[in-house]
Amino acid sequence: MEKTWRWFGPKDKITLDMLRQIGVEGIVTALHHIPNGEVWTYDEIMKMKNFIESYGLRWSVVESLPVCEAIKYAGAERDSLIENYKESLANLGRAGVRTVCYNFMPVLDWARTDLEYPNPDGTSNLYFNKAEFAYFDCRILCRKDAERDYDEATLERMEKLAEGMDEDGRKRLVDNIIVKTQGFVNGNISEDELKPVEKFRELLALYEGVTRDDLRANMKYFLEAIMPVCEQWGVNMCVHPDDPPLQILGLPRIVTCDEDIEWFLSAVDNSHNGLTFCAGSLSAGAHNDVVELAKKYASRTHFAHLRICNVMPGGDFKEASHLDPRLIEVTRIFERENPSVPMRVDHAPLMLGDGEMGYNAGYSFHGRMLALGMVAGIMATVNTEKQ
Ligand code: DNO
Repeated sequence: MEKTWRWFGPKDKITLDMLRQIGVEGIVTALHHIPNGEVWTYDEIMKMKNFIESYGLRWSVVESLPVCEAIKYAGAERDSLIENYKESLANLGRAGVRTVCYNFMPVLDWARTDLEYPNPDGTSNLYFNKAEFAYFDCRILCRKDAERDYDEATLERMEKLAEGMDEDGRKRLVDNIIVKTQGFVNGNISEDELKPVEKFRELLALYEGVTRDDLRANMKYFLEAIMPVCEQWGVNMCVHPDDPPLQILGLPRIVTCDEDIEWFLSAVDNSHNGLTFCAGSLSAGAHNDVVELAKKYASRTHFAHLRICNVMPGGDFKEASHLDPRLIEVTRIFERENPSVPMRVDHAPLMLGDGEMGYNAGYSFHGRMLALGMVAGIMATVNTEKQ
């Protein structure tokens, strides 16, 4: 696999010079300064591409070219937004940047309740606490009938937690779930949003009455519309699985499991319609066997995210080590079945001063460097086995 790294552009504290020194071959980035829905012009794309190449690296993957909400819920602007999307794809193709990651998650891109969950060794990790998430949903968002979506045990834990909850705790949950994890991925809520909860409620309202079947139909509509451009320019689209791969906040989610993946790949059966194999997101659902999924979908994977989660009995989950046996096996499968696919790590621990650097949540330097070293070691070992 190609060793890539998610870099957030010239303002990123982690520089391309640093990345060259740690064995990174390709860069994963986006034109973060262009608002969602606007066309990425050829000139803007080339500026970024030339900048990356001036450091001896290449722009391997776009993550992400965001799909606007109106495309997902089929709003009135959907066709004009799709036209813009097609133009951006054609410009990327012409510039030779031909792997494009996106997601089809309504409103919320990814969800965690804790961004600095302490480990016994002094490092910290991202963490998803289901009871805290339920508290956010039922007591902060106050979504109608939200309680119905949680089992008894989770509601009990939520009640206990509510007893000790104060304003700081509530603010921390809002920050973690809908602000800090969203803004930097070009999500709907930016860091300077003054009323994030109100804004979030408005976004949820856009999906009232939108079912999983509707969302599937909208994804199919989008993919069918862009495939001719992808074919013309050799652009490979790769959808990121839903993180976590569960139905949350009453929103439909459609990239959560084997059946979902099979559905979107066959609904638009074109080799340019592929998957971002995010082992981490998929493993956050106890129903998914990542190793089996890797075997099944390696050939339709255009991009791999290597990390892995441990799901606890109550539904909480936590990022696990990049040396987890499941991840070793997934790496082995990709090295054998799809060795040229770009791969990156993420959601590694905060360590050795990472916490003071203000990095985007899940995108530490030392933690990711260690994780990349681990995965590179697995790859090298697997390649020895091959001979
Ligand atoms: C989180 C990321 C996601 C991913 C998008 C792709 O760390 O993996 O935000 O970039 O879902 O569109």
